[in-house]
Amino acid sequence: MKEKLQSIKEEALKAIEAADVPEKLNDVRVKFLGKKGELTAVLKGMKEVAPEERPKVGQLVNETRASIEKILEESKAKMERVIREEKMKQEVIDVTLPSKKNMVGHRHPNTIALEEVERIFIGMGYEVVEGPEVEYDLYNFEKLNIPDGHPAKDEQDTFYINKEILLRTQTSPVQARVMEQGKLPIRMIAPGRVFRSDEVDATHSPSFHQIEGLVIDKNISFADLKGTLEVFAKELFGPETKTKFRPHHFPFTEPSAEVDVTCFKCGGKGCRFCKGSGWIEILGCGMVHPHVLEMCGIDPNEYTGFAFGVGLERIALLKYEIDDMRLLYENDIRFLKQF
Ligand code: 2NL
Repeated sequence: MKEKLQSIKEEALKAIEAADVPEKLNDVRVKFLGKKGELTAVLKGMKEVAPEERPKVGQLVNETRASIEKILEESKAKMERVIREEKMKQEVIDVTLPSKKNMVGHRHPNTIALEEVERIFIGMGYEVVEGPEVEYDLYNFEKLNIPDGHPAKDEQDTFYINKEILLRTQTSPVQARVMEQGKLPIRMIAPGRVFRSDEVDATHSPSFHQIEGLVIDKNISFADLKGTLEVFAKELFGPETKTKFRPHHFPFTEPSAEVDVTCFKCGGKGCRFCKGSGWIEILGCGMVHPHVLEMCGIDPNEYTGFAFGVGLERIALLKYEIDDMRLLYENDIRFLKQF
């Protein structure tokens, strides 16, 4: 019996030594110490042992179990230590290694220009208001003094969804909606995407962006319009910039004007950029037509106002000296990275 126990112990030690992962140590525990293990089998065979010998054999079995158990524990602890040390070595952080470069995106030239325009007008106390891109004919045309049959309503220029609903051709409907709400005075800009059924070329796209401005209060005059747009032009193109108001016609303003600024490349002398004239056209504006005020629920005898509209792409093209609008829509990263 003694020899039998001795050989079990030796076998167990060999198995422990051969184990290279903690799971295998567990197998050894099951095989030798488990309920169906070899030591338990010896205990079960006790009836063949002479009664007086039994306590001694029992003690021997227990000693063998204890010694196998002890070695198992030690091996397990050692193995876990080695595994942990190995892991620590792998997880060492080399702080001298150069870091990974993150690719940081940046704003589209349209967005840079828009935020610049917003900054200027917010600084003068304007609110930025947005509205729907799909509009009623009523707000896009009718309330802006563009009745049926007016050339601006021509099917060729406007994307109609049906007779009453269309893709807005300007952001004025946003302003018509604000006027209708009746909270006066109004000092707002309405930036956003607009749509016109144009062929794509260097200066046209069927979808582009506009920023319109509107001020309504008592005693607003053309002088307020001029002063405001002069400040705007100087902020946007530099303090040397001069402005010129040329008479024009828009159905929604009376009188109306187009505004030119002195060419910021040549300072007004004339160059290739301004095609020799020294002036560059930047926006359209005027005093809000009394008829428009009336249709939007404002009494033109009590209130007056001015409005203007700027093409965002035009500003971006001018400011960044881009010669083809299509570059703004192609999303070529090599182009966009430059601004
Ligand atoms: C241009 C001209 C303009 C307006 C837009 C406007 C809006 C309301 C009432 C009256 Cl609600 N006017 N907007 C006025 C004059 C010109 O835009 O050439 N834009 C690119």
